[in-house]
Amino acid sequence: MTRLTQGDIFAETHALLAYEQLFQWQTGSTMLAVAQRAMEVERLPAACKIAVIPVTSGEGVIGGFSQALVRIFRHCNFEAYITEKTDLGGVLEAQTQNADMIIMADDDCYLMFNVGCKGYAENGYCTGRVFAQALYEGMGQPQAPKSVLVLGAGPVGESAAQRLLELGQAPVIYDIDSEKARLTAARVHCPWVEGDMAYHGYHGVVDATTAGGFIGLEDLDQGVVVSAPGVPLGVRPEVADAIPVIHNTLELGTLAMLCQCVHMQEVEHG
Ligand code: 2YJ
Repeated sequence: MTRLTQGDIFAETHALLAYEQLFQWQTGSTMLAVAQRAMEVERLPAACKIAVIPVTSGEGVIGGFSQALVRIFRHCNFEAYITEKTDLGGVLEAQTQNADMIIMADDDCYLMFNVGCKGYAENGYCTGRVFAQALYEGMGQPQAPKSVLVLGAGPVGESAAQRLLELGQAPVIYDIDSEKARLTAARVHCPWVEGDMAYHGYHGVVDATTAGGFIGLEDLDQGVVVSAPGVPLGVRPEVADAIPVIHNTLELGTLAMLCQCVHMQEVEHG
């Protein structure tokens, strides 16, 4: 998993608003609506207090990370704030202030907890699912199965392939480590490919890798849509000028985590 840097994060509200517009142009929906459908959440709570807790372990706090999370939640009209204390002190603070949800990330793990339901959402799973949903909607919600190449057989790629199958699409998994691709494809029950990578013949590509700039415009067919949770971006910059490339480092995955935490509440309270 790539550790985000300050440069990967939208530093200002206007950048987030501009990105939301691009996303809506690419998919026809808001990020929150796509996240709701990905996690199968029909109704969102009228009020929900979210505590963002900075984590200092490992390589420490990333400048702007907690602030970006608050911005994402507020953008969707949820109450969100950063705890004064970091780490476990922040958890205690959130509990005493009756937060409904808490969210925190270290270098390997990014989790959101629904305090009342004792449930949690994990970023990798939610990210794969929501980027698959965004791709499906960006492709115009095809009724007949379209073949989609899923690059990367880690947790994000696995969850994306799973969601694509649920949406009636035809994912094919590739990983530089063929054995990993084979095992993931066996769990998901879909095909996998090995050897020199060829991107032609696919209607969609999910880039769930941690490699950057390895796909050029000449590699892709016309009309293809790319959905890219991977950091850094696998497609070269000129690709995004020519075809839809759905890519953000935090927004969609974080909103899907929130929706999964809300979903637990729906299941518990009916
Ligand atoms: O609290 C902080 O500021 C830091 N401890 C945040 C660490 C952020 N974690 C990462 O970048 C991980 N690699 C997970 C990010 C997943 C995003 N898809």
